[in-house]
Amino acid sequence: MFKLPQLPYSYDALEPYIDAQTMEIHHTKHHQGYTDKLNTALEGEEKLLSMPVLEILSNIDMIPEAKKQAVINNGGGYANHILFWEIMSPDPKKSPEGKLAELIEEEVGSLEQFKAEFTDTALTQFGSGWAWLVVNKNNKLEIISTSNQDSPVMKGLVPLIGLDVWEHAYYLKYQNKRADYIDAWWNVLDWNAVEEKYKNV
Ligand code: MN3
Repeated sequence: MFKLPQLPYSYDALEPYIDAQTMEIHHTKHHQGYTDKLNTALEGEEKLLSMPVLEILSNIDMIPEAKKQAVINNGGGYANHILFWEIMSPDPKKSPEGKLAELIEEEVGSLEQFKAEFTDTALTQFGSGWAWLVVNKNNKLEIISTSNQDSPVMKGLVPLIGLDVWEHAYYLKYQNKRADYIDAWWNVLDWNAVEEKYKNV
């Protein structure tokens, strides 16, 4: 069975950028909901229920057709939110160092350019979805968006950063102003956590 992980910080820890009420509902209702529905979708599939979720998403074609979309939606939702909580911090490292910093400079130009491109991708994702920084199969960085809860892992991409741009992630505090939410979110993105993900690629 899949379990909702604890947040590594309290619900009010990311104030004023992300408010406590949004964090609590996001974690205890939305993320819990994906967790429960993933378990329901895989009921009776003991082998799948004991596999890491990223392994399931990487091999999504092994899921029986009747259950596949439910696993894409809820397995994606389960995994995406785990990454989202991990890469935010009340005491974030403000910019990348080392190999990841070099790669961003080499491939994107500068950290400022990266932020501008990522922000644009997050802003222009139509409807519910995510913006991502991923490493592709050729070990290059890519900034992409996905719809709904589709995980980049399904396409063989390794996510380093994921930004939730579903309205449930920001509507209470920012209403329809997704741009303000994204601007605020950069203040809680922890480059230390992102570097750790890059080390494991
Ligand atoms: Mn969400």
